[in-house]
Amino acid sequence: MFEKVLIANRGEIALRINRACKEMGISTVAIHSTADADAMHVRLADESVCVGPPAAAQSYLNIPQIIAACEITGAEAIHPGYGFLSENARFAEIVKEHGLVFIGPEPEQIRLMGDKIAAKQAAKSAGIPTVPGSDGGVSSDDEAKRIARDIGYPVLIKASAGGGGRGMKVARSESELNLALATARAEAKAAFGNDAVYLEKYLTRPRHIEVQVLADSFGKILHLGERDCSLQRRHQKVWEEAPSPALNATQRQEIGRTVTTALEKLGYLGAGTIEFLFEDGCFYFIEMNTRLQVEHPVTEAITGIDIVREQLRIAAGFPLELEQRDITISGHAIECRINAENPFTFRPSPGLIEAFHPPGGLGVRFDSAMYTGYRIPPYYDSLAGKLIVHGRNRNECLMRLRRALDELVVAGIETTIPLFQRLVREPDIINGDYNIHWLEHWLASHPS
Ligand code: MV4
Repeated sequence: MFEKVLIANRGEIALRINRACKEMGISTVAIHSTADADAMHVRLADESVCVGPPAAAQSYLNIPQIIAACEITGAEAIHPGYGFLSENARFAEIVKEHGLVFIGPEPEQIRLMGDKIAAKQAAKSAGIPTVPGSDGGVSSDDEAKRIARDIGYPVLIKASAGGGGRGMKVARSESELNLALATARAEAKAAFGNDAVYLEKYLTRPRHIEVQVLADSFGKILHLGERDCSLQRRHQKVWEEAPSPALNATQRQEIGRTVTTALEKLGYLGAGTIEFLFEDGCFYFIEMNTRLQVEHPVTEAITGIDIVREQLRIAAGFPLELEQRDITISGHAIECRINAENPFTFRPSPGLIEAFHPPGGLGVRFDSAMYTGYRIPPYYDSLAGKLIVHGRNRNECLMRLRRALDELVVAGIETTIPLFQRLVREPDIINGDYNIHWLEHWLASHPS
């Protein structure tokens, strides 16, 4: 096993990775910007290196400084967390070129999944169901028109270099198609320097369901069930739960088997997530994430598997110890993202935490780098904490979540806590009856 790992991230995920390392007897190196000198991730690591000024581009994304931090401290491996450099294929390559280990998949796999056209083709050829649409990119307006007539309107134009919802345009009829294509291309060119686009049937009321996998260097692939991430606003997830209230045991087993079989064919390595839209009982692949995800704790809660520990073991060349039959889904888990934002406008609200008290008790986990007296800096994303609640069934989980939200205190800044206080009392949420548009519709009809 590694003796020393550098954690190339900040906030709650840096603490999460530090915890897994400590439990495995691994020494840790934190990196930080000048704005994060007092941050909890710096205090909890064994060593720390300042890698630059507040702007992420000059610190948490500063590849030469991060490599230098490894060389100075003797760290052998880098865990990128999520965001920042976690899905940067060139970074993964550079790490390797310096004789270090990137804790994640191979650079080629990161690159493949970053190209959404290539990723969809790879998924399809490996047997994963995809959304009907263009086979590869669309090269002309006439080709788009032919495909759209064939699959029927509405259709969606997506940027190959996009992902996470960036660079998408809906065309509801043929009269809207040319403009949607031109706009999508222009936006993709401006945002990513790549105007390749593809076309899909637009699913109007899907759920967003994703499957967590672990793959070792001996070709063994396990799936850890799914997460339902449909409750989102502007492509930012707000609430995630596992298992999905929309799936039955047969559907769960089937999508898990489909995914593991496909990733065996693709030769995947490490932790990954395959994202699907789910509508009328059918799954449609949309993207694959090659990183640890914010919402991984709900999967940890229902499987008892420490996903970061498994990432570290896989990267160090150890085999997965479990078999698929050993993985059982137990109870239900929900995560609420506690953001430093106005709960209804979502305007960022950085500043001084005047008081912080995390909830506790059986089945309650609070992952956060906050402390009383901490000042949330304005330079990074607004995730301040994650409340993860586990119960023996969804109802127990919801009861426990209401109780935990009542215990949680974050004072001095605005947070999304009041939003969750309302959501846990909404009949559709209680019934698990929601899709990717539910939250935005609800917010529009409940101004406050
Ligand atoms: C779609 C879709 C409907 N139909 N594709 C948005 C993020 C990107 N990963 C894919 N996205 C979507 N793709 C087809 N063919 C609707 C979305 C979508 C969405 C997907 C998941 C979670 C939230 C979303 C919010 C708006 C649109």
